[in-house]
Amino acid sequence: MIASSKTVATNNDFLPLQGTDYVEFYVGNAKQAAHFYKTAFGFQSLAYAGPETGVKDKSSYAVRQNKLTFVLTTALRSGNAIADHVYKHGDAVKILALRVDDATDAWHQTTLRGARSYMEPQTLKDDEGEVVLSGIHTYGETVHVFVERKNYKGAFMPGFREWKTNYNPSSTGLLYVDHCVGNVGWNQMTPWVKFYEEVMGFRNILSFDDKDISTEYSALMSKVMSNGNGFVKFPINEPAEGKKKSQVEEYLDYFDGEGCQHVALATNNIVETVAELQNRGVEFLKVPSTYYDDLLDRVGHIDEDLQPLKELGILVDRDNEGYLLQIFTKPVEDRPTLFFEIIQRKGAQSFGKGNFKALFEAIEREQELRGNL
Ligand code: TYF
Ligand code: FE
Repeated sequence: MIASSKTVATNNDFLPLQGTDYVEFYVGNAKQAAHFYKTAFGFQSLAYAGPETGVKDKSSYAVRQNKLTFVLTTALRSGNAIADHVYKHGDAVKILALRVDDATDAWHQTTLRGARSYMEPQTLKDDEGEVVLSGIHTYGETVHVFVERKNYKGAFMPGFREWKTNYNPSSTGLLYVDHCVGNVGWNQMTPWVKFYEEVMGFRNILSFDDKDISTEYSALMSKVMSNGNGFVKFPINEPAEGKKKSQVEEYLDYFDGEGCQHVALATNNIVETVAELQNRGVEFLKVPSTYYDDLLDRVGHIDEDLQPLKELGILVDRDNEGYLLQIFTKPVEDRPTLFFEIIQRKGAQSFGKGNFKALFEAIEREQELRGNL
């Protein structure tokens, strides 16, 4: 028994992942949410499913930018899982969908190791080909859907039709999902780390405890889980005791449970991407300008000019492999829950630990404005 559970925990080949296939949000108004992600973030219309395509109880809009696909889904009536999810959590990430070679095997491998099934393997077909889906539950009401795209030629997947429109705002240069962070409850980080290790074959590649990242007030602990090839990374945060209320606790209160806290979106040119996002009204957290006074002393030479980084509020951190540039939006809804990170990696595979103090102090200033510190 011991030997076999050890094999399960260390073998990371049983769930090969090609990367993030899509992120699906359950929202109060999918038509407007899709407009927001197009207008503000530079996504393009991709596909639509709803009453006009034979789906009776919901509408979904798929939007795409490079390798990044978001699906905005809303309920058309009350009294169903989507409406209940939005009532409880507000607009929220529901599905972190992962691309696999074999969705049936992914479901068997993970449920065998203790995952709770969300969706048994099912094959969706239309004239454009086949997609096999299956799914398991993770933290809170969030789920992972495994997506196997045989040789599917359609816009997104069976059930959707191509969404053509004349309104197509240009890209902001966002490329793909770098990582998705989950906020879990008190003492729940370790069980969820164990879940990703044992059920999904992930490894814990980095850990931050409350000593690393407690500011004067709030605190949290975080462990970064990565799949074997590093294409899928899920940091898990839990609140820690500090002088005042942890930002993770604020999230849990307003979200009414565990859920996805931020999705980090990669770019090849963070200065251009962030300038464009700001022009389109996306709001970012600001660090004091003194952050930039000793930046180059801390991180050494960087390719970028300091002035635009300072004007835009972009943060920089270095590790032994290189450096990274990152910035965080304010929450993208009225509840202080989901936000986005924009990240450009130049060698560094870490998460910006050198920025935690400045970042968390910026988050705390917002918490204070909300009266939640
Ligand atoms: O994903 C990360 O680990 C970094 C840092 O509440 C971070 O983006 C960690 C916790 C948090 C905000 C950012
Ligand atoms: Fe992050």
